[in-house]
Order: sequence, then C-alpha cells, then structure tokens
Amino acid sequence: LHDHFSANSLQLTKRLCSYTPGNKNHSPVWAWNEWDPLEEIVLGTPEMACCPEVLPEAKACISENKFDFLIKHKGKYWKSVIEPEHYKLMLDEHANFIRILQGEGVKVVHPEPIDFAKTFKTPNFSAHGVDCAMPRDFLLIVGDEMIESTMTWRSRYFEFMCYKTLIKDYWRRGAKWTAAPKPMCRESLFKENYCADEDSSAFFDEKTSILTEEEPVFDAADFIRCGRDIFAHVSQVSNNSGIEWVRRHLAPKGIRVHALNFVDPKPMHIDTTLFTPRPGVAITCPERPCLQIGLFKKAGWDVVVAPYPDIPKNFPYYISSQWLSLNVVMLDEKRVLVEKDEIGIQKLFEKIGITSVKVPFKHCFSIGGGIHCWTSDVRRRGDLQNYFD
Ligand code: ABU
Repeated sequence: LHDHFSANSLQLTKRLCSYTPGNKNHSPVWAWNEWDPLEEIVLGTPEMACCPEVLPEAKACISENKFDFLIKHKGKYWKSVIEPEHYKLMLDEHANFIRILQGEGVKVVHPEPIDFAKTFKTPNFSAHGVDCAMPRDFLLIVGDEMIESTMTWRSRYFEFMCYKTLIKDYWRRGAKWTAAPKPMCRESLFKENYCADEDSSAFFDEKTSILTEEEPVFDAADFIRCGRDIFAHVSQVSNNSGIEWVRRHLAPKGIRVHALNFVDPKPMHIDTTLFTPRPGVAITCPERPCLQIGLFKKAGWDVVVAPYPDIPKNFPYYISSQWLSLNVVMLDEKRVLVEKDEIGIQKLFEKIGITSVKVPFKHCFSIGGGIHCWTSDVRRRGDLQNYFD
C-alpha cells in the first residue's frame, strides 16, 4: 500500500514540476477569446437544479412578471415544477447537445451537482442552492487560468463545490487556479428597500444598482474575452469593485479590462447583450445600447445590431429574458452553435460569413440560460493576441 502511494505521489510531483506558466502545452486550460477553434468545454447539468429563491438580489435581475411563479416554486426541483413533457424535451436537448459537440471533436466535461434543495447557512445569511447548469456564470477562463468568480446571488454561494473535482484535475495537469476573494455577503452589500425601475432608459451604473461597493463581487458571465482586451458588464451581479479586482488581477498578463454600461434596468450577464463572434465584429442587443460602444468603433470593429428573437416572449423563460437568442458559442471564427429556431440571428450570422450549426436547445432556456450560459469553453486552439490597437 505504501509503495502504491509513494509511486502515485512521485508521479504527481513529476507532473506538477513540469508546469511552465503560460505555456499552452503544459496547461489543459487555454482560451483567450470567444472564437478560436474549440477543443474542450464544460457543459452544465440540470440534475437537482432548483427554482431560485427570490432574494432581493434575484429580484433586481429578474422581470417582475416572473415573481409570482418563482415565489410559488422557490426551492423546488425544476423537475417537479416544469411540465413533464417540457422537462423531458430539455433532457433530450441536453443529451443531443453533447452528441453535437462530440461530433465536432469537442471534449465535453461536467460539474458535479450537489443537493441544491438543501438550505445552507453562513454567519451572515442562509439560503438554498440553485444549480450547476450554468458554468459560464462561475468559471472565468483567461488563457491558462481558471478564475472562480465570487458569485453574487447568495443562493449561489456554494456552487463552487460542484466544480472542485474538475478544477483540481485541470490544476494537477498544469492549469493556473485562482479563487476570487469569497464575499461576506452581509446585508450592507445590498441597498436597503431597493427597487429597480423596469422602465428606466438610463445607462446602468452604481447609482442604479442594487449592489453597494462594500466588497468586490462578480459573476464570470459578465466578462467577454477578446484577447488582450476583456469587456466587463456593470450589472446587478458585478459591481465596479468586482470588475476592478479582475482588472488588477489580470493586468500582469498584459490584459486590459474595460467596464461597459448598458441601458438595462436589470442587467445580469453580458452574454445576452453584447457578443463578439470573431475579431472585428461585435453584436449588440437593440434594446440595450452601450455607453462605450465607441471603443469598438474606434478600433475599426463593425457593430452589428441583433434582430429580435424568433422564439416568442411568452415561451416559458422562467428566469431570463428572451435575449438568449444572442447567447451562442463559436466552434471557430466561421461556425457558431445557435438555437435551431432562432432564424433571425442565423440570417445575421450568414450575412457576416458565419455558418450556423443549429442546435435544438430552447427547452433548456427555460431554467435560465442559453448555449453560452450552459457552457464554459476551457480550451481553444490559439494564442493571446491584440485585436484593438
Ligand atoms: N444569464 C443570462 C440571463 C440574461 C438575460 O435575462 O438577458
């Protein structure tokens, strides 16, 4: 037994010592942008996923017309809440998506669910969990580094546990592993009696946010990677301090993090608002103008406005907006994974020379995310480049 452990530990030591920082051949994690050829992806799992608790910070993100439904079902497994046929279609789409990715030569790995219906308690709050369906929200991959985001919804505080096995494995094989400072999430992180004005046409910033700047908080899905430049969404789940933490953390790699403000009273995650399918093209949401869009134009990028979604607004989007039409994943600069019924965005991709790989996925939309949310690309073939000057 002793020999077995010694041999194992010798092997592990050898592997760890062969690590050379910043070298893609020594890290299984390697992705600098949204468009280099995709090799490996984390796909979330719907297992044990629960309808979220409508805590104030969730109310600040979700449309008011969804509150009654969510309050009625909070903490229940989606499986017991959603129409059985709809739920079955979601599982079928999920299984089929794995086959599509594998058929494209992409390695697919998954987080490990915990029982999200269980209530947990920290010294400052208690809540039950949500899911590990949306790895995009938690894992920020920049080059060879995996950054665990803080997460802002208190109900998602322990989601990091679902990713431990995966992260440890990538780390043992050479990836760099950083966990952003775990927030305290005291009451004072959230403004008292906050109420978002859903009709507001103001650019969202710290004044209109539910979040104070008491401590840095951010969700990974508020960041879009374009090589040396990363664009961050000031939102109801990422405050300026959170974005500043990421900025300072990545500065030594030569990466510049730009904070962007959009017209959106309930912003949560940039990937239904602005998407960069390839160098030189930014797709924006027509309902959510960006204050700093000049950054792209000045650098010679084309800014293309997305069409309205084809899947109707009254489709059961239990948590999100209908802008999941924009929530796509690039297989490479010329091919995109897109929901099969979102014809308008497919036509836009065709116009700009990108072929749509049509994925039936809309039933998966119902629990809060699209193709980009449900995944986190951990490996793409390509290096760090400057696309802005
Ligand atoms: N997690 C993406 C949801 C964003 C939206 O509702 O537009």
